[in-house]
Amino acid sequence: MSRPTVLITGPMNEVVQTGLAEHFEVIRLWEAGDPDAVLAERAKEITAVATGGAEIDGPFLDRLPALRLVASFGVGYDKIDATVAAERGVIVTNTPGVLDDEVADTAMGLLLMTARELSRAERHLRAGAWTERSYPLTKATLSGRTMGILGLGRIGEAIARRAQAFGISIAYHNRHRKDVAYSYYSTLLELAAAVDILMIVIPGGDETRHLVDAQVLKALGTDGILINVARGTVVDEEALVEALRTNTILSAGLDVFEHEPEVHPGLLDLGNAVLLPHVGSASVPTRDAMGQLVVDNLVSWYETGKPLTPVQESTRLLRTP
Ligand code: 8YV
Repeated sequence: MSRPTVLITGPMNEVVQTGLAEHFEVIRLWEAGDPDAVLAERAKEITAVATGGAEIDGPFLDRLPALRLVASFGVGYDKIDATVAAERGVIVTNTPGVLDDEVADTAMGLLLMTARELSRAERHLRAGAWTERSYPLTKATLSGRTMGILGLGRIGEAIARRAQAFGISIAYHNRHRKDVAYSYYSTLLELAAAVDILMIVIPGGDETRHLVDAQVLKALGTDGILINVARGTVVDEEALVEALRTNTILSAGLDVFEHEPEVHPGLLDLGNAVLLPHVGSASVPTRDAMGQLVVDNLVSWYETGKPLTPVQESTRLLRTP
């Protein structure tokens, strides 16, 4: 029997590339001389796509009428219109679970760097300034502070556990209250006003665009610290630059940006912003585990008709009649 054909939209983790080649006929779109011609020629045989960040919307789906599954690398899938996909009978999978600890570790590292100004202090040493003067004391400390988590999902809970070990107490805002012991705030504004640290872990996309705006930043206050390890689109970046510039908040630690890999020039100029190049899950073991889950989703779906980790929008496609 001929092997099913899987389209890979762009270069991906090696585990994905080798794993898929073992089981499937693979089309590497970025190596195709003329991607449009390849898509048109082979559209009828492409039943699945593996992707690591390509925009997958209605027009893209129109070009692949035989498509039934999109296996996405990463937990966030805001570049994929999973609702439109579901309307057309296309299942979307992501890679939850395997990156929770890594992203939570990064979030805590970023928080430490931001509150205790660690990268700035290192720059002070490297510039030879230590022999002239000690690095100034930081205004912020972590112990005894309160962290408000925007989006208490799996990664949010992993961050909460770590933060508690640091002596930080936890509050959160989600659309719905969860069965957890943390303080719940039914609005983001109330949460921001009540906490010292606002930790963003909510998914990106239209529903959450600019949720953290000038008003929320004002509520966070002059001693407030904003950390974002989710998606840059959740924060109104113009408003954030202004809030940092005018000391409306104390500081921000950002792993994600509105227009990655471009970073707002206003942020680059600010000493009270710690900026990382979207490295939340970026270790070899974690990225390999994410890659393996992409492969396992595809293999499971072709073998049993059931993917391992479908996104919520796709679940109705999987209900047995
Ligand atoms: C990766 C992420 O940077 O999982 C996510 O949603 O943002 C990160 O783990 C991303 O998947 C890389 O493509």
